[in-house]
Amino acid sequence: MSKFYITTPIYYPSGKYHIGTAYCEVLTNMLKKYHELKGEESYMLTGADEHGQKIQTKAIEANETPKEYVDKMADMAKNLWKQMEIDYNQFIRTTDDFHVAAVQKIFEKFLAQGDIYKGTYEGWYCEPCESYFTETQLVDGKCPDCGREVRKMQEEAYFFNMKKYADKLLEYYDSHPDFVKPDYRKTEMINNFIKPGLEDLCVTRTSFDWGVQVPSDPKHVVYVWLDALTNYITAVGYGSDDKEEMFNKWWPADMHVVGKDIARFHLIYWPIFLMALDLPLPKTVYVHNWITMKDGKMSKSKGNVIYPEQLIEKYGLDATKYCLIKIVPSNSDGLFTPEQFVENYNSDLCNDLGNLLNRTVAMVNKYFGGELDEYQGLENEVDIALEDAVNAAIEKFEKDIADCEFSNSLQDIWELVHLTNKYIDDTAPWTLAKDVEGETEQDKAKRIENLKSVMYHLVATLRSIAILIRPLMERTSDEILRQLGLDSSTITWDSLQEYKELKNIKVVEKGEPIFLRLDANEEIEYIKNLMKK
Ligand code: ME8
Repeated sequence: MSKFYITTPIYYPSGKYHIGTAYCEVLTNMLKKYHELKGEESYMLTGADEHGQKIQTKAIEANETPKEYVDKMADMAKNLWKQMEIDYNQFIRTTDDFHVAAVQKIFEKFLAQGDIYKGTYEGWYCEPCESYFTETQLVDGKCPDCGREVRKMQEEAYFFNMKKYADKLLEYYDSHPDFVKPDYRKTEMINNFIKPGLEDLCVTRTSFDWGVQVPSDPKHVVYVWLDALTNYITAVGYGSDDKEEMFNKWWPADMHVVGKDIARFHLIYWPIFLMALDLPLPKTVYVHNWITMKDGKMSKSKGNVIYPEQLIEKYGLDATKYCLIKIVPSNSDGLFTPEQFVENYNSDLCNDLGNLLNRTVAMVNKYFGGELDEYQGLENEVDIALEDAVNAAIEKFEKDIADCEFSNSLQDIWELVHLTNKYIDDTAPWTLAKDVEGETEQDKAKRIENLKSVMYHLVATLRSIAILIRPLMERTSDEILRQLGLDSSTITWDSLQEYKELKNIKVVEKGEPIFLRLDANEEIEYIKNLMKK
């Protein structure tokens, strides 16, 4: 059985998670479920990056110890992921004992083999990003990653000799075209960071103590990125004596999903750390774009933040997930607007998909008492065209997932939804159901067979759609299958091929709408008000 190991970033527990954080989690979980449906053994890792000055400061502000603070935040994160039905396999915390011990071993190993050396650091420090920058890296004198103020700092520190590995990294990029997706992120790394000369990375701090202590020099704590990035290996057993088998099973990861803000850490420092550990590199690092608002990045001070719970409570889990994945393209940031959210809900979910199911269930009831025996094998032109459209949609969907075009992969499914609605208009079942004056018994039988074939094709296509949306919208998939009278527990990706094998279909007597139409103006106002809270 092949395996699929996928990770999210471990988020800072510095506040409530907004829809941007939720986006990354939903996307990663969608990919995990997709691989699972394909019969692969999957493992999804998520977690919290709990050390560092920023967290220490947050705890002080909350009048708590750092440990109390991060415990509370870890519970909050787990509750949110539970509410969002994210079925991760492990939630790692950088304060976990096994992780701390492994980071200490890794640090001492690097020190012993000469990859880490002691020096003095002077540079421009961005506290929120916990990163030092050189003068030339600053943008208008501010942090190049987040645009905030930086200040000059100096301290005794340990450094990782990145320069030593720069050529090896470039060679790796060259010989592993799937390592970075999308490709343009690789070009950015080469042009912005590697070609101008890779700086050695400062890997310890003495200015605060909330972190992993360096065993051989205890006044230093390991700087967050060495601590954080290694979570991907320590989680699956690296550095734990009794977990060698687990580590060999899961590592290398098949995919790290990260936002563009942390591309540099995952595309340069992380592969170099792994090279220094003599470990294989992850197969793919997928760098996603951001969800942004009309006035730029989401931030509390701008009053433009939306939290996932707010959307879920009002519009449901699946609609929220759908809208998040749909709005972020692979080549630019995705703009969240209340107008677009309501439009996606009403048009894609309620009109296109919801009505297709409703019409189908109603017609199978009306014309055949809710029952269809089996595929008739009528090779009508329109039926063949629909079968071809299903196959084309599956093929396009799989290609888009493989190419990390996730928003497009939803469009592939909705193209099929549109074509299926059009198939109803083209075949006009209400006409096929009507007796024709003077028709022979033979003609009548043929007409009814035609009608049955149309109904069969609608049920079978809706079933395919339910499977295609399943990795992202499991509840909706279940509900579609339930209304069609099909068993969702036996669904696998391969069952997409059973288009003509459905037998003894019995749809529910009365289909319920799966998405209720929203009053656009009212809901746009509602979402606008959420942002102001
Ligand atoms: O960087 N749109 O944690 P973090 C889309 N602890 N995604 C967004 C987003 C937005 N507006 N805002 C955040 C850290 N994200 C480190 C990671 S990993 C070894 C250590 C997502 O809490 C996106 O995936 O700042 C981004 O990379 C991540 O949250 C950053 O989370």
